[in-house]
Amino acid sequence: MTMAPDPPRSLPRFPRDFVWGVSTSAAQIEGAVAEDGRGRSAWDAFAAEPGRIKDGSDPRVATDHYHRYREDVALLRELGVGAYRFSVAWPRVMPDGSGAVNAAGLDFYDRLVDELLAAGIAPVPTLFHWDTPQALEEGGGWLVRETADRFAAYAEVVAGRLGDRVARWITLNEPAELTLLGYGLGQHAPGRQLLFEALPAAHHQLLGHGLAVQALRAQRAGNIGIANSHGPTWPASPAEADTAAADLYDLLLNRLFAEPVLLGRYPDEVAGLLPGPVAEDLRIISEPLDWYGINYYQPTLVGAPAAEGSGPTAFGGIQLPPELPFAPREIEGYPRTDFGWPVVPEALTELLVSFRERYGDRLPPVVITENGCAYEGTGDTERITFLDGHLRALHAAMEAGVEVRGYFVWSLLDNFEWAEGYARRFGLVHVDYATLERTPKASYHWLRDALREQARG
Ligand code: IFM
Repeated sequence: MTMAPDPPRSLPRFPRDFVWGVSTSAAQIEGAVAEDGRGRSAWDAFAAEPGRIKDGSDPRVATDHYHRYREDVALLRELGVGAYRFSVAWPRVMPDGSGAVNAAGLDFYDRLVDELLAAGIAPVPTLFHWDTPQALEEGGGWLVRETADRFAAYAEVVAGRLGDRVARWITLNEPAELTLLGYGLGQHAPGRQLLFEALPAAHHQLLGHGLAVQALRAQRAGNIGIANSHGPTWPASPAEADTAAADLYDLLLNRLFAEPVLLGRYPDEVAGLLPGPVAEDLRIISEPLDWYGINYYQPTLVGAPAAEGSGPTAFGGIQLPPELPFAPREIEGYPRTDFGWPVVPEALTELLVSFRERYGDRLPPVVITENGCAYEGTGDTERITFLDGHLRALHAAMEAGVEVRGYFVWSLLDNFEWAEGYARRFGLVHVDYATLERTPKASYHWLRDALREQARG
């Protein structure tokens, strides 16, 4: 058991207008997958395949947020956050991914937005958090260019309905993970194992992002960002084979998704591998953003792959095929979450400072759109230690000159953690999956007190 850190009073002071929030996503909390005209998502289809989800579960009920959103907004209000990041389920709004709009689906988000505003909480919708409509997935999903156009058309519909009340938007969540885990390694929906042939999925998501930015702005919706996952990559040793492998991993996780958006170009190493009129697309992808969202969880230690014939390696619960030209290694000397992820708050400072150094003035103000950890139990002192450490690390980056405007904890509730099922608990609020009862954890009370203290100024 970890010792609880100092009380929140001792946290450094953040700016008065700093945005404090928590994050969730539709597929992970809503449930009600077949209600009110919602279409099927790629995750519904994937979870229905035997053996895909480790605990044999699926997202059909999840936390039943679709029916309990009022209770969840009350929890947010009591927590004292100023903003709530949720995602809109594309198949709830457009059951087939294009064409007919499902009015009942849009109505749900309309009610949620009104409930949030009545509680004094700013709604921050993410337009896409991995739940591709299955009808589009069957046509190739993000491997095909048309999906980007369809995403933009859907973005326009959502902005048309919610834009009068939503003051901050996110296009995509973590296109890196969907590319790598969903299309590259097959550990997430849609379960494709294309390795480097998955790169078109990255390009089409980024194109969809740029087109959605344009569609939102055409609807007069502003204050737009993306939520990209990033983390420092550390070479396993100074040997050239290890530094080259770490550079490649850094390219795939960080540069491949940051550079097109921030600099309007792909890293040279992949430039020739992407489909379509890439130069033209990059002008769309690099539409200037109002802010840049970073999801941070952990650094990664990377070395050269093990000797030939050594078989697949397991990393963070994921089986990696031996033909990958890099091999993540366990980081020693740090505490670990229940997921096995190392807890390294100072790597958040390192990441933010390195982004500022890499991208200079091309980096707009940053918002941490996700940060959190998986631990069991409601007396979760480890989560308090995690949050305390990461908030100090964030503050250190701000003191070093990085402009950071907000911080969102992942997650409000325990929820459906993708291929892990319900076994990993990231919530500030415990969910009993038998009764769906919500119980705020020690970390929820800690954060509430910390936010009150910040508000006292
Ligand atoms: O649960 C996920 C979320 O959907 C995306 N970012 C990482 C979280 C924890 O794995």
